[in-house]
Amino acid sequence: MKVHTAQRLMTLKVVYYGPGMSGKTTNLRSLHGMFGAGQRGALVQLDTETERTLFFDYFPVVIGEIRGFRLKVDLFTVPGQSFYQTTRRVVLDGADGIVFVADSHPDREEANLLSREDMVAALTDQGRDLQDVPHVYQWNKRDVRGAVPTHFLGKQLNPEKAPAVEAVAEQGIGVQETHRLVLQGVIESIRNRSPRPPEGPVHA
Ligand SMILES: Nc1nc2c(ncn2[C@@H]2O[C@H](COP(=O)(O)OP(=O)(O)OP(=O)(O)O)[C@@H](O)[C@H]2O)c(=O)[nH]1
Ligand SMILES: [Mg+2]
Repeated sequence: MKVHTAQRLMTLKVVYYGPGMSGKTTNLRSLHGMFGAGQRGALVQLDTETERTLFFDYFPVVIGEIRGFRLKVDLFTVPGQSFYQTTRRVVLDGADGIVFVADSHPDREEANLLSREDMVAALTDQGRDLQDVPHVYQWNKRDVRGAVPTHFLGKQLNPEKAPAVEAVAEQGIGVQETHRLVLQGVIESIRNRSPRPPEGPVHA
């Protein structure tokens, strides 16, 4: 979280993490389309010719006000392909909230697990613990044949019982709910942390 007192602006960082092809970029694209033009900045996509994320995707959005401070959220995705580990760590650094986009396809169980391990290791290296970072799980691709039941996904990936949302990001299903839940977690944690908690509703 960055507070720019002179501009009365507060900036939060939310990172979409997860294995390659789980639908992180799809989430960001879909979400971008859901905000008004005056509310959002341009969507930056740094990808390869085959649309695999190379560095990250990014867009900023102003979601409301807390105590007279405009609240801006910087949304990022990481590149899921395993060899981009260094980039993932750079993007994850300083995240106020994380969305873990898991792939429900049965062939991706191991990829989900490895990606979560990679995320936990990255946080550990940054001196953080997943328990202390507001995060939500998105069980994406619920439309695929033989989708792994959500209670299995929960057991494997979410022993801490963080909030979880079912999604079909390609159809925009669950995208906004995921975003809302992670922000709720981030804002709650800020309220709990600050000595004089911000009051009043956030107008999302
Ligand atoms: N069936 C199905 N396909 C999806 C869904 N969401 C995304 N996809 C498809 O999955 C593929 C990968 O989606 P991306 O959003 O590019 O995945 P990513 O997680 O950004 O992948 P990396 O950038 O490589 O980490 C694309 O062909 C999407 O259209 C979904 O809910 N259901
Ligand atoms: Mg991507």
